[in-house]
Amino acid sequence: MNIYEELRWRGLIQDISSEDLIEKLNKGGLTFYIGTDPTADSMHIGHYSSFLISKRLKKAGHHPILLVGGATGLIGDPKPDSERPMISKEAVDHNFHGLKKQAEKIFGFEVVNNFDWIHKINIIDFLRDYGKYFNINYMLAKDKVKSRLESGITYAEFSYMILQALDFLHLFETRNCTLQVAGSDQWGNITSGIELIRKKTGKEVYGMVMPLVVDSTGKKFGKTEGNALWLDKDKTSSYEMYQYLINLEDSMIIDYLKKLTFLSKEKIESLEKSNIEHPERREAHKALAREIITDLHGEQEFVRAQTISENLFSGNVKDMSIDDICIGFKDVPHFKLESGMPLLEVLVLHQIVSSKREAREFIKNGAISVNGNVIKDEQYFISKNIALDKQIVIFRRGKKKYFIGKF
Ligand code: 383
Repeated sequence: MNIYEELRWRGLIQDISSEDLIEKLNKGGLTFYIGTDPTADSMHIGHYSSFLISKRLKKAGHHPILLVGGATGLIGDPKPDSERPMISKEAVDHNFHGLKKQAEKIFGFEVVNNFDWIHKINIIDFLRDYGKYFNINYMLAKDKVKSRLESGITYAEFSYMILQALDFLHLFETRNCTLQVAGSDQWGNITSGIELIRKKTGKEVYGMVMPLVVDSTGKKFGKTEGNALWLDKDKTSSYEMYQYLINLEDSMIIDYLKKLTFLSKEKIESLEKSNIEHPERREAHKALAREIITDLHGEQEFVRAQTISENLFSGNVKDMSIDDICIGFKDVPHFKLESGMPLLEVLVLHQIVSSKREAREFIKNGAISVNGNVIKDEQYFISKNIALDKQIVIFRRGKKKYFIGKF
């Protein structure tokens, strides 16, 4: 398979600006770029899924440039529904440095900042050198602008596409960058750049966009209860990432393996077979989690995430480090243990059970464990002495319900 066929097979091509691009992609040697705005200090998995295309193209012999939009981040790419809140210059600067470091670490490519060239342009030159090439009717017809005509759009956001277009022109003129890649929401901005370059230089450059990765209901991949899965492991631990990936719907898993990993066609087809014949083994899910977490944070973090998951599942919390306990139990109910107290009372006070009678029953049946030990003694006393690291006590009711008490 050549690179174009591979990208097609993976479902990574939604649109290309010209059929001529196919041959160029297969030949290698193009300089291309992908951009992101510093709206937060970390990228999330939605960025990762589209930025991965830069690694694939690099492997196929092309030269990547990653652009972090220190200038465009100050303006805001119009969202289809509403105006973005203005982010302070300090915040954009802080986010820029976070993203640059992260992008260099994960992708290992050169990062450029469009602030470096955009801040030098004065308003008169902006209007003469770029504004003059943009017909308002053309701009109004772009999807993102069109969808905002009812609710309203400011002049600042309306101008955004000109900035992204002039970036493409700048990178074309200074670096011979002839291709911009992105997720499909960027199609309008990319084609604006292609048009600008054609009008100003008479040269043909290219755009390629991939579909946004979604779940079976069309919801964006990587969103959990309104939260994004961040690529910074201090914001989203490898364990949380692992849990998200391992619990993805069976029906989508092969699509994710194609789009989010570098596993070969043969390997993915064999995982597809396993997913059909032995769905309970979750081999495809495990492979997805292994590939993504290893690529982002390294093999060790993957093993860690897997071990935390296994320990929590089996109830074997005795051997876990305090750090791993904090990560693994982040989302379970926490309460404060004031002083030593009989287990029975702790269970009732912190609503691990609904009554003393129920507490006795659970204890008798061996359904309560403390720090990984089943407790069958009604008189058992919870004190600082038994706390892990002198502060944490892990309560487990039945197989799955965990609670954390902290001294
Ligand atoms: C700015 C200046 C350029 C080229 C691109 C940009 C950023 C672009 C944008 N991108 C998104 C972002 O920043 O807004 N205007 O969050 C997302 N991207 C990538 C991908 C995606 C897009 O960073 O589809 C998802 O991740 O293109 O929404 O000269």
